[in-house]
Amino acid sequence: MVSPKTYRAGTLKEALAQVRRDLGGGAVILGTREVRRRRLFGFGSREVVEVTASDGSAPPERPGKLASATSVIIPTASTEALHSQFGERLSQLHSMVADLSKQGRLDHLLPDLPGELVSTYASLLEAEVPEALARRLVRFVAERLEPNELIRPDLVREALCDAVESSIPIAPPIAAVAGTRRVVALVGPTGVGKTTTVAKLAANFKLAHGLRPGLVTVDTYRIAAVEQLRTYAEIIDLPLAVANEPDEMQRAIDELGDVDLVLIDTAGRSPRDEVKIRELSDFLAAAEPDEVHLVLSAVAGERSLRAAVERFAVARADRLILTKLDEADGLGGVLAVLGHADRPVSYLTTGQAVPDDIEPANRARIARLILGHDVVS
Ligand SMILES: Nc1nc2c(ncn2[C@@H]2O[C@H](COP(=O)(O)OP(=O)(O)OP(=O)(O)O)[C@@H](O)[C@H]2O)c(=O)[nH]1
Ligand SMILES: [Mg+2]
Repeated sequence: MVSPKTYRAGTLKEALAQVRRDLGGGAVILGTREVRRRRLFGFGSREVVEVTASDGSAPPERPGKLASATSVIIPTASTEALHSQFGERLSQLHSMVADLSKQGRLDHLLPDLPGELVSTYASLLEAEVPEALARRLVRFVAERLEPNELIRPDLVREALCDAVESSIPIAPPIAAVAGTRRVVALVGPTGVGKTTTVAKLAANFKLAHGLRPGLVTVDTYRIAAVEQLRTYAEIIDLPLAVANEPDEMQRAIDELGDVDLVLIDTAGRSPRDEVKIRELSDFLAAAEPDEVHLVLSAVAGERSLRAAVERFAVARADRLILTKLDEADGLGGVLAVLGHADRPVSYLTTGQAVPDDIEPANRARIARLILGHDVVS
C-alpha cells in the first residue's frame, strides 16, 4: 500500500476530487480536517480542507486516532459501484463518523449536520450536487427522520430520494390526439440533440400511438441540417416542410397537410447569442406553438445549463427535455438547475438510437438516476 497522502483544497468536494484523481475509486479516506493556511508573504491566512487518504490496497496503517475508526471508500463514478459501496460501507461509516464527531473534527466542516449523514452528504458531492443544495437535502433528511432512524441506510435512502424528487417538476408527455393539430417546437443550444429528439418523438407518435406527425425545420442556415431532418422524414415516412423566414411558417405548417402533430426543429443557438435567439423567437411567434421544449444536455455543467434556461426564456420555452443522460457522469448540476428553472421536465433521452432512446420524464426515475440508485440502460 502507498503510505497515506494529504490533499488540501478550498472545499471538501475539491479535496475528495483530488483524492479520486490521484488514487482512484478505491481510495480510503483516513481523515478530514479544516486547517488554516498562511498565505505567501504573510498576508493573512485562509481556511482549507485537508483530507488524508491511502490507495486502499491494504488495511490502512494507524495514523493516530483515526485509524482505529473504520475506513471510508470513495464511491467510484459508476453508479452501480456507487450504490453497492455506499450500501455496504454505510454502517462502518457511522462508527467512524461517530468517532470523528466525538472528537469534534467534523463539526466545523458540517455544522448542525448529524454525524450519521456525513457519508450521505459526501455521496451527493460525488454526484456533482452543489454544496449548498447537498446541505439542504441532508437537512431535509435529518428533519424527516427520527435520530434513531438515521442509522438505517434504507430509511436514509428513501428520505433522500423523496427530498430529491420534491425538487423535480414533471410535465406530462406531448398532448397529441388524433384529429386535432398540436404544434410543438424544440429549441436549445447547439448539438444538444434537438433533431435526433424530434425524430424519436415523431417515430414514437407514429409507430406507438398511430398518430400522423409532420416535421418543420427552420434550420436553413446549414444544408446538412435540412438534409439530416429530411433523412429522418424519409425513413419514418413523414411529410417535411421548410420555413426560411418567420412569415413562411404558417405556410410550412399548412403544407404538411392533415397531421395531428407538428414537430418544429430549430437551429441550435449559443445561449450567448441574443440576436440569434431573438430571431428564433420570431419564427416561434409565427408558428404559435402549443408547447415549446427547451432541450438541454445532461452533460453540460450547472453554469451553462442555467445560462441556457435564462437566455432561452425569450423563446417562451415552457418545458425541458434532458438529453444524453447516458453520457453524463454526475447529474447533480442538472438537479440544481431543475430546482430553479421553474419549468417541468417532459422527456429524457438516453442514447443515440432513434426511436428507442427516449422516455417520458418520471420523477422517481430522475431522482434515482441523480442519486446513482438507477442506471441508464
Ligand atoms: N449519447 C447520446 N447522444 C445523443 C443523444 N441525443 C442526441 N445525441 C447525439 O448528439 C449529436 C447531436 O445531435 P443532433 O440531434 O444533431 O443535435 P442538435 O441539437 O440538433 O444539433 P444542432 O442542430 O447542430 O444544434 C448526434 O451525434 C446525436 O446522435 C442522447 O440522448 N445520448
Ligand atoms: Mg439539429
